[in-house]
Amino acid sequence: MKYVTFLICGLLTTVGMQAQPVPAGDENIPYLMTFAPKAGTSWGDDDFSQTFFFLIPKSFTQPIYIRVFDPDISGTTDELDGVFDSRMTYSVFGGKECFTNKDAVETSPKGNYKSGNMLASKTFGTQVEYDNKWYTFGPFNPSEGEYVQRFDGYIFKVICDGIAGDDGNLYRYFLSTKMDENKAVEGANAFAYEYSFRMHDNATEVSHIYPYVDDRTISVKLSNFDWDSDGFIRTVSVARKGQLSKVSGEDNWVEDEFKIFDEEKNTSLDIQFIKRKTPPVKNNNVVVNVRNQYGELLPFYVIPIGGVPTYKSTIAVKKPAAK
Ligand SMILES: [Ca+2]
Ligand SMILES: [Ca+2]
Ligand SMILES: [Ca+2]
Ligand SMILES: [Ca+2]
Repeated sequence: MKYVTFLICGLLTTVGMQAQPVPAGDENIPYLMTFAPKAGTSWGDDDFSQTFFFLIPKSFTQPIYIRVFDPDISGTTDELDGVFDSRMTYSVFGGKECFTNKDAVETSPKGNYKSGNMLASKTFGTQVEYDNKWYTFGPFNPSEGEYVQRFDGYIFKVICDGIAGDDGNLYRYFLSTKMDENKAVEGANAFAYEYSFRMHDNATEVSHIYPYVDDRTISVKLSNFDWDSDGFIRTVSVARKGQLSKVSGEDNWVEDEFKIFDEEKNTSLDIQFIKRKTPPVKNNNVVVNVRNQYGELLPFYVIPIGGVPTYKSTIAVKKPAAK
C-alpha cells in the first residue's frame, strides 16, 4: 500500500508539482534518518541533526500543517542499538531569518542554525502511540514563514535534532492542508542543503537526489558520508549520461569534484544511489551534500526544479564541436 502511494505521488509531482511528501516520489528514498548524539558516526549520521525547508507560494493563503510520520524512536521503523532510549526534538521555525540567516543554510548544527521564530516544538522518545503514525504540527498561517523575494513565497524550517540516547530515528514529513490527512499544498516544494537518509534494503531500488544548478555554477563538489561501499553513486543530467563518483566506505567522507556544462545550468542534476547486488548492504544510512565553486551549498528540492533531467544525446554530440 505504501508503495502504491509513493507511485501515485511520483506521477503527481511530475505532472502538477502538487504533492509534498518528504522524501518525494521521484526520490525513491524510504526515510529520512537522524541519529541520537551518543551513536557512533559509523551508524551513518555525521552530526545528529537534519534541517528541511518548506516553501509555500505567496498565492496560497490557507493554513498549512507540517506532519511527521513515525516521529518516535521505537518499534520496527527505527534503528535500535541495545534498547530504545533516545529522544529527538522536532522544531518548526518561521519569521525573519528562519531561512536567510547564513547558519540556517549550512550543513552542521552550529551557530544560529535555529534562527527565526520557533513556532512549535515537540520532543519524542519511545511513545508507541506514534509508532508508524503521524504527528501534526500546526495550523500555521503561511505568512508566519519568512517571505523570500526570490522564491515569491514563504519559507518554514523544520529541524530534527537528536537530544539523548544512541538509536537511529527514521521518519518522513508531509506538508498538508489538513490536520489529519495528507493533502498537498498546490505549488509548494521542500528542500534541504544536506540530506541524511536511509537507503532501501532491496538491491533493485535506486534512490535519487536532485540538486538544482543555477547559472552561476561552474563546478560542483559532491560529498557523501558512510556509503558503506554500497554499489555506485552516479550523476545523470541533460548533458551527462551517467558519471560515476568516488564513494565512501565506513564512517568517512569522500568528495568528488566535476565541471558543470553550460547546458546543465538552470536544471537539476539526478544523483542516483545504486545498490550493489552482492553481498547485500542492509540498513544503509548515508549523508550527501553538494557545493559549488564558491563553497555554497546547492539545494536539493524534493520536487526537482525543471523536472527529472533526462540525458539528451544531441546535447552531448554538440559539445565537442562547441569547444
Ligand atoms: Ca539505545
Ligand atoms: Ca518507530
Ligand atoms: Ca522514527
Ligand atoms: Ca551507511
